[in-house]
Amino acid sequence: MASSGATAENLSKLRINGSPKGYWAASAPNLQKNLSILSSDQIELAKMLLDEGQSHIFVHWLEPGVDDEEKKGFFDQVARLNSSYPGGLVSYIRNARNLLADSKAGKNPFDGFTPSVPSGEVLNFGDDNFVMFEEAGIREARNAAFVLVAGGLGERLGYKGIKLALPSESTTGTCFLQHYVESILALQDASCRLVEGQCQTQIPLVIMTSDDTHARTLDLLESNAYFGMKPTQVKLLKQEKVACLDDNDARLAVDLQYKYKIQTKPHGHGDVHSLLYSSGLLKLWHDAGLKWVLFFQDTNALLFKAIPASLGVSSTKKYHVNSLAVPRKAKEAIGGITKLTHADGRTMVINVEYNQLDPLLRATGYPEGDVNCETGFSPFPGNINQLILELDSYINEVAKTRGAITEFVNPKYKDSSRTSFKSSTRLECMMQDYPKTLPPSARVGFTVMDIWLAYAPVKNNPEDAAKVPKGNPYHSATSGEMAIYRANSLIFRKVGVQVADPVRQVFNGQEVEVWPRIAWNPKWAMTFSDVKRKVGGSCSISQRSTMVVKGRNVSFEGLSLDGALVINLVEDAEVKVSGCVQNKGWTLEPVDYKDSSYSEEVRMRGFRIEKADQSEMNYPEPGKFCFKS
Ligand code: UGB
Repeated sequence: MASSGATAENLSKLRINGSPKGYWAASAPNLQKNLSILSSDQIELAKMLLDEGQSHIFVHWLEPGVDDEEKKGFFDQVARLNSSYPGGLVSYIRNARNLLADSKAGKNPFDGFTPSVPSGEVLNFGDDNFVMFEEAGIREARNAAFVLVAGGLGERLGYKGIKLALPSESTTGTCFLQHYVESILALQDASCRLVEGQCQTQIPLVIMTSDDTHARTLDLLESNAYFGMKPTQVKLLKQEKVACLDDNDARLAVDLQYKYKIQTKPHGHGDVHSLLYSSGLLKLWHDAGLKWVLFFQDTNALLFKAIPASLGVSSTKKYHVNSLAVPRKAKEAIGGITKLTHADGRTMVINVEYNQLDPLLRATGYPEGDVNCETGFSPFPGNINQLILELDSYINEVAKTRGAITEFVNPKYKDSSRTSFKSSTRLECMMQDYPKTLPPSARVGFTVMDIWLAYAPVKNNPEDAAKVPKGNPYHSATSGEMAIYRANSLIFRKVGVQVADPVRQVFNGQEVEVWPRIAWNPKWAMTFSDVKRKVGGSCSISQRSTMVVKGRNVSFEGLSLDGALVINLVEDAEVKVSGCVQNKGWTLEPVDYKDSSYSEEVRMRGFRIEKADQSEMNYPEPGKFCFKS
């Protein structure tokens, strides 16, 4: 920002500014008495604020005892708010006024649209179709970039750290970020192996952070050597918060304690599109020949089991937009993918957020609203907010919109007159609303996967999770971890392993299925075919067993496991495991989430692992080995 000071020209510009009398009289003089401390850019910002009806901000500017630096600091914040929003603060304030007027009038954003159930690609894990899509996806992976949205505070979860640092499961303690990075590296490796000759591909990973998560995300990466990725492969883009609004005139909300600051709140994960656009990364990726951008969220450890097949669907069906979905329980807090047909003939396939689906259905001829159908699920597939966008069409679209996403506002009104708010509000946007501005020619599809395979986020704290209606998913640290063991057990069953049935146990008031604790790192297997190739003979695993595989080249031939087995091997080692492993194993011991003698990570899942006994195989040197007990 230039700091030329208040020129005579600028001062006169401010004076001749045609502002309505009332606020001019109340505030502009206050501001004018401060002009000498402001740069010309700051004066322009002040003028813009006055023009946009924000004079209330300056009413206290003549109060005694305030440092000039605080006033300059105020304009630093305004400059940030101005530059981080497509079209600047003027656009933000005007958009807010329009959206607040619509909200006051009770206007339905889906007015004129009739919902219906869309058709998409429904996959069944392990069948020929699934395997064909997985192979196609692995081939395409080297042409992809991954974008992780991780700016959310996770208020529902209430964890003191960032969600990416949470262990996804307790047998290895692998945190979500490590699991994601290792999955991308495994995809990179698997995809490169399909290319003849040298393949230098490094799949890029972008992480969208916010002030709430940025420093801790960077620290997590740096203190763990980027979990094996090249530091240049990872880019952090920080989203800024947006200004809060006090009333229907979109007057910016001044901080209640400190008057030289505007209140701000997160704008939502939709910011990711404008950040990617303004960072220039999309063009770089395009020039490097990339074809796909995959967006994903911070705490779904199952996701990468669904990625290869869904990317295969995108490339085979030539989808511009492919949303990953799972069967959805009515009223579950995930959006429903819906076909909307307007009275004028327009149609779109879009996520309708969970709080809007029920009223939309009731208003359009479905008096029962959001209910399950005869399948026991909502007829609308559940959006798990993992999107695959085709880069060419994505670049074309964001060049038009600068990545701006259709916003919404959700003020909590004091009363039915809808004239004042209980607390300040702000505009929000969601990344899955990207298709809303696409032309009708865009190929927008979705891919439905089994829930057990694709979706088990960690979003709810133990108390809230325990209150989830029976039959609906808990979305807690407990259920997220149990889902990993269940998915791995079911995959093993699918390749012929005799995996014992789970038992039901209650942790933190949540009844969950406890399957054998089977965990492998992504380089061991990314696809169904990988598992099939590495597991043979007639293997069996008892319910009380734990199996941890850390390494690439491990195969099992007729293994019978009843206890705990941990296998560690270096990259160039290869081991075949067979025979019978039996020991006391590892047990899950319940822990109350209020018991402060345990770490927060243990308390929030409601159990700890007691390692009574185990068979551990370590292969620190390259070579071929056989293990038979
Ligand atoms: N996030 C950001 O990066 N920045 C923000 O400003 C806000 C969030 P939530 P939400 O998977 O079950 C979404 O809060 O918004 C990141 C979909 O809208 O966990 O309630 C944040 O770090 C919904 O349709 O989810 O609901 C996290 O990684 C459904 O798919 C991600 O955005 C639902 O997720 C999601 O934030 C779901």
